[in-house]
Amino acid sequence: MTDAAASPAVDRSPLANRIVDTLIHRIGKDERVARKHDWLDATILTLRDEIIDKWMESTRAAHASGAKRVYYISLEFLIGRLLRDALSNLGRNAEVKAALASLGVDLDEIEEIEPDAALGNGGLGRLAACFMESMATLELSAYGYGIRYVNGMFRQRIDDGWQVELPETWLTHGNPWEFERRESAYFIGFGGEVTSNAAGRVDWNPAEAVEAVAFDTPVVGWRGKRVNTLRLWSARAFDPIRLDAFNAGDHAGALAGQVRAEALVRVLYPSDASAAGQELRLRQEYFFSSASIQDVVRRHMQYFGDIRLLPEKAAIQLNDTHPAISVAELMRLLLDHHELDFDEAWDIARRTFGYTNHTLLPEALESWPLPLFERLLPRHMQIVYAINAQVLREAARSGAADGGAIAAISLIDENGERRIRMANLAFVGSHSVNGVAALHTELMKQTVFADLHRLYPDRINNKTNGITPRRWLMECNPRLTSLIRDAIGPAFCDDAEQLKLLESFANDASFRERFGEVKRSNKVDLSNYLREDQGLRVDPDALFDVQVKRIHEYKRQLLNIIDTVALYDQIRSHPERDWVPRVKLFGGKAASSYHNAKLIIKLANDVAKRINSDPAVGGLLKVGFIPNYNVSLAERIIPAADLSEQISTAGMEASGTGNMKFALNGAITIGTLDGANIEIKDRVGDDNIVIFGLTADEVAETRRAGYSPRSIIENSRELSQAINAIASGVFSPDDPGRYRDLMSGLYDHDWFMVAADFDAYAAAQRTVDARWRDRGGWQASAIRNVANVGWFSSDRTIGEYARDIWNVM
Ligand code: 26V
Repeated sequence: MTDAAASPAVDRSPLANRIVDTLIHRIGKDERVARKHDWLDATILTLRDEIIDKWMESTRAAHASGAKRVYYISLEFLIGRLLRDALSNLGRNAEVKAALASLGVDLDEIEEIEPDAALGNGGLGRLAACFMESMATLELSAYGYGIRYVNGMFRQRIDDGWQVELPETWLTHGNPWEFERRESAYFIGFGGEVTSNAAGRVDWNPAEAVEAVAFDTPVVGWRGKRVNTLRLWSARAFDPIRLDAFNAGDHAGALAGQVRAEALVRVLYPSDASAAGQELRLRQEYFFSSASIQDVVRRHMQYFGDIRLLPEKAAIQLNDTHPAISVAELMRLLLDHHELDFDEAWDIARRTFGYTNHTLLPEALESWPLPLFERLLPRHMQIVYAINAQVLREAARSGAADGGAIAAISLIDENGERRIRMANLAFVGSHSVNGVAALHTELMKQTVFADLHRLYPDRINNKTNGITPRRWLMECNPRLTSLIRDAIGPAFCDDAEQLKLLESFANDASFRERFGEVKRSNKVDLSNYLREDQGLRVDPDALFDVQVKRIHEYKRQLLNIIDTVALYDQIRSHPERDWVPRVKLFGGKAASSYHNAKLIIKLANDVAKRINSDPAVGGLLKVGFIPNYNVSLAERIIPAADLSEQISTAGMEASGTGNMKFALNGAITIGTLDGANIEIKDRVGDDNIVIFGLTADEVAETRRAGYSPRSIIENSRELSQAINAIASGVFSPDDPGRYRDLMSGLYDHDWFMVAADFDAYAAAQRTVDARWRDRGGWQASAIRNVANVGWFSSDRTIGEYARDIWNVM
């Protein structure tokens, strides 16, 4: 530590003294020997003490008012780091920074070593995290329920261009934010038998059981007005060790129960390639659903004493189908523990639950083999049959459903091996079913849920996603935030739609210039990171063209890479032309069993290697793949982007939320008419976004009419040259056949319509070049993006859920 650390304690602020006191008494370190992570923990614990007071106040207020509570159940919460978020929302940033500085500690440095809580994959998990923050900001009495994964999302390393997955060990050094709640522990049973007596009383005797234990993390809303709870469940064996077995010498066997329990909370998305993996995933889902529903019912009974009041006092939102088994679990508690009759229980369940759908991709719609479901959850199987009978009776009565419709509505898929359809269970068990962008909601009605929609025409509604402007503007982009504040005052900090006031500054040349300087400084920061972290040198004056998100064929990183290859080819052929210097950045993780996605990562790296070392392109084109894309990297990358790639095959991206984050930070979108891109376009205006490609209707029509990518490829010289170069090994001289199958897939089926959209995409990129050359015009467009995307604040989204679904506002 520096000299400041040795300065006499009398000069220090009370806050600095509290931090030192925490360091000594709770971390057990003297300030002279304390390391960065000790200071990090001491700072968090000191802040947490203050948060606890507000937390308790919030809890007391909820009790006193008897307010309805909202429960957001999600298998994923992609929280990222919490220190900066908490400091900023509490308005304590400057004070804590100064206190630490007086101790010779740099706040920025310790913020950087806080591990990311990476308990999610991508958009769905990050949405849950934004929603938690907005619910606290809107002062709703809300709880998040999830799993406290020991390892969470894997860490991605790139070895010779290939993705390698490593376990993320975010809990190794403890987690100063959380509180273990020993008193909130629940019995979670699996398997066994169901018996019923003459009086109709049903008894489930599970063959095995684990204990769910709660860990609570405080969630601070903007201006610290309210602190809510994120409750994550961990698993414990009832008998952590079988002493008899241990003493008899079977040391591993004696611990098997604990190992089995811990497997439940080890990783997010255990590979479902094996039957054991599938079973683990269903166990996880039941484990956290059961614990959460038991906790909701316990709290409700404690405060209100009458289970019939549950729908008036609790709203439970199912984040996708992962917690859909909650519907059957609540029914089980109502029927078997509270002894309600089926009709009354079913009415209570439906009025309590809401379900949000996040994807229409058939391979992502969950269903469980019936034999597995029955073996693991025999009582729930009976309940699912009873629900199904009720729903099919309603369908028959309605007269609206023919045989085909009945088969589609059924909770049981009878095509081939019988399977339980979790989306149908969630749908029928909820009074509200929502999509996450206008187009997505329309497509839900027309496709996967068409028959259920005819039966329950008022149930499907839209809630376009949002992002929290605290994390995704104020915290990640302090330069832009202060520029905006100087221009329009601070009102946008409390109401993101006030950003509209910036619109008139789009024509102000001096503002445009300052806006450009902010962007440039952010790009310099990112360039420094890329150089230091990966040895990649990029020019901050080039156009930063960024595609960061999960790697998936429907998101079409391949379209971007092929266009990059085509551009490379053109620059080499016509070096004399006035090319716009570009830096193409990619980042994202591929599911570990997703072969093509992993190959696309390798391709991006191979293309980067070749282009970056080719003196013929000079500084005109640079390509980078940024390893281990996560929330913290997003906070670094997004403020530095000029161009945001949102190029999914139309109809396939439910919403996207990265698109909103980029626009809010002054990047211009190049995108298809898909997901929330459409609503972004409606708000920023056609002149301030670059749209290309087939619409969702055209994609469907093209498929119906019989799509033949081969002729399209053969008719596009640029496209066929780029594909052939990749296929023939130009970018993989060490293994020339590496991309042969990936490329021949484009000729043969091209399910994601890369070929169909290629020429339009390439032309759109040249439009981008033209706009970039008019720097004032570019800046004006970027400013108009910032000014018009305040509507995509998750405060607006949560306001709509609260009003239309939860009935709490
Ligand atoms: C999951 C899977 C798992 C099996 C393999 C294929 C596959 C494909 C997609 C998914 C997505 C699961 C749900 C999800 O994360 N949806 C995302 O939710 C975001 C928040 O609503 C939304 O912005 C994204 O568009 C949507 O993809």
